[in-house]
Amino acid sequence: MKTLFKVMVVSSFSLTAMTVAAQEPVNMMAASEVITNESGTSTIVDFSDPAMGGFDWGDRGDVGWQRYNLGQGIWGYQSGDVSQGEVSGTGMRFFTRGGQFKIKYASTGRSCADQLVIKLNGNEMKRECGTNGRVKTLRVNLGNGNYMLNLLYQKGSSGNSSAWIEEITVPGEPAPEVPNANTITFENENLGGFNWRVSGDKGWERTKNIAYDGLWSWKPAELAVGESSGMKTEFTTEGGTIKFQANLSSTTDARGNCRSPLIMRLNGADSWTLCDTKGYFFTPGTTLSAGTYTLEFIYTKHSNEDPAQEIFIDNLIIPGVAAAPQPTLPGLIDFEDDSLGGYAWRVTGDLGWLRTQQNAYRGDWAWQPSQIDVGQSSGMLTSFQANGADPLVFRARLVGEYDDQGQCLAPLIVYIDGQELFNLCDTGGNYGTYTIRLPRGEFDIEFSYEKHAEMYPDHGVWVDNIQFPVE
Ligand SMILES: [Ca+2]
Ligand SMILES: [Ca+2]
Repeated sequence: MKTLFKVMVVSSFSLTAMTVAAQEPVNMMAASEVITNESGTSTIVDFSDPAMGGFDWGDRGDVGWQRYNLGQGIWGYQSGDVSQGEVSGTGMRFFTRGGQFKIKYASTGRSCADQLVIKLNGNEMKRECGTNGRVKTLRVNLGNGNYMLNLLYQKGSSGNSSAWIEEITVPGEPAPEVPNANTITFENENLGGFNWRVSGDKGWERTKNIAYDGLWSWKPAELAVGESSGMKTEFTTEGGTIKFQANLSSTTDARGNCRSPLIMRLNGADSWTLCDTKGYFFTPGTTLSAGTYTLEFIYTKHSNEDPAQEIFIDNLIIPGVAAAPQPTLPGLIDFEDDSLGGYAWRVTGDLGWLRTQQNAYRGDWAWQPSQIDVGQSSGMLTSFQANGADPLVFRARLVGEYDDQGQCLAPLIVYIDGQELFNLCDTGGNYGTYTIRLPRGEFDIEFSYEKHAEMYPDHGVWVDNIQFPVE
């Protein structure tokens, strides 16, 4: 694992940036120096220049941050004076063609009552309990796109403490203005500039058949019974409401289940299920907090008993912009490729786990146990080095059942060094986030799925975004 980390840090980009920094004494370095290389541009901000790199720094929370001068040419950017229970925050947006984001931060706090939270596009990259004045460095690898940085100092104690940044390296430049909402009318092929991809057996296409306004709307491909037609994209929002107009007619079976529903999913969870709208219907909308979301529309044809397939979407309002690829910390396994993070996993049950394009938390791929019989288990185990500072985090989505005694028919059990830490059964189809705090050292982790009874075929377990706490 150590080797893998070094490879990630020593990119051509960061080497160039570090070489330039080393040529001049720190206190002589320009406040915001733009370095051009094959990855684009990089901006180093040491806060001695009031322009602070030209980024649109703005207050977040109860009180903003301020520049400060420590003397001897050393400048920084510090959280404001807040009371217990308040938040001092700052943030800005930038654009990158890809590269390494670096931030040198510190805080005077010693306890976990006061925390500095560093977020990129709503993803928490670091939650620091207090460095006792020691300067730490966070490095994050970024793909091409627009990013929103937020630094939040959450004051839980009544004591006198603060957090600050000494230097920030942005592998890019200030971002263009972000619009508040993006209405996709389907009148052109641009589809709002979002990167849509097929997520079911087939995709969706623009049609001139029945638009709510204009000429064009969106419809799923013609399907055979049992097939689905899906489209998926990622967007980043500073908060807002997502809504769309849909026109579909399906019928319900004897048990009241929709034969051919249209489902809108956010981060793998069902947000809207529509069956029969009796003409165009504007969904009341789903309110979102700031962050990055995976949005999916999926139409499944379960039966031929419905009338001719007539389903259309128009005027989809997305309160944000196309998301950049997820910022990644070393040690993240997102299952988007088959490397499994470079870790050597071994099968511990009757069968192992497999990558799947069903029900990802982020991106297109997640991990699931093999198809197993009653009495069998599907397990995977690997070893990792914990850094003693960050938690191990994983996301799991479970659709499970209990017997009459309340026993789970097929639990997911997560072991650390053979000790059972989680015994999970059902998350209602949403992804849950599970966190394990570990001391520094080497550990084994095992994901084991055990089937005690027959279950519905669409029940199961999906795991995504395992974050190991590595250096
Ligand atoms: Ca239209
Ligand atoms: Ca994934």
